[in-house]
Amino acid sequence: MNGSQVANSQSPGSLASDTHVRGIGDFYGDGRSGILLQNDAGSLSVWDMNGGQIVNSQSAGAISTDWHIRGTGDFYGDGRSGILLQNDNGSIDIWDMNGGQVITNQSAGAVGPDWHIRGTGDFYGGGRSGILLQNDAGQLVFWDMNGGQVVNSQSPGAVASDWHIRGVGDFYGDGRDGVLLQNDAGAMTFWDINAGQVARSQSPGAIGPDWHIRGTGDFNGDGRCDVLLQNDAGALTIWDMNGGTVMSSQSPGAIDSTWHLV
Ligand SMILES: [Ca+2]
Repeated sequence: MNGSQVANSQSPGSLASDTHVRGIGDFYGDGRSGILLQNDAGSLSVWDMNGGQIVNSQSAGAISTDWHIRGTGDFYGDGRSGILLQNDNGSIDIWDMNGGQVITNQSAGAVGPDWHIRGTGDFYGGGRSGILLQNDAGQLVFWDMNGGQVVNSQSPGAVASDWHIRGVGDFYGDGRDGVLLQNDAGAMTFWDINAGQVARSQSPGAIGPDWHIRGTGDFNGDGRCDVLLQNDAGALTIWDMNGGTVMSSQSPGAIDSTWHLV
């Protein structure tokens, strides 16, 4: 993407129906995002991508059915994306990856069944990915990670049950990741997070019930994270964000219902 314009579209081919995209990340540390895949037998594959071309594909072994991929992130601060996994018993593991190779596997302990992993991001500005958790009472906690070690844990409190976490990204362009929330009435709020606390909060208002937040990313390359929206007719819109302010809104077009954003 170049802003909201589709500058190039390439296909690496088709996936088998039992293979699923589990995450996006720079697993090879080459400055490009790759793809983490898993098949129904639990086998993991890591693709190094260059645009739409698969330049390398490595197997990362298999995980048993009680383990689930919850996210990706640079938890070790080594410039490569790793993998965040959780067991049905609440145990959290952090894998440091080099392509498809698991370099280090560390346990970050376990959380109770009322706690849920909502996202990963650099909420402390230390150059490493941490973890955002929420419990059933709405309380949020930001873990600052150093590999599998929780080095700091801060809570900004709870959000009401009609508010939902829709994404994580550096919306304010300050080198730290924040949080995008939305309530059941469609209202959106962009939090700038500093060391687990809400440093700034801005709202661009609400979107209608036929519009849905599909993802976040810096689509125009200005250092601030933007938002990808889609309506029920398939139309896509990219909001160029500056904190909680929509600087511009452009549509790259529509995709039909047989295509899904991952
Ligand atoms: Ca941007």
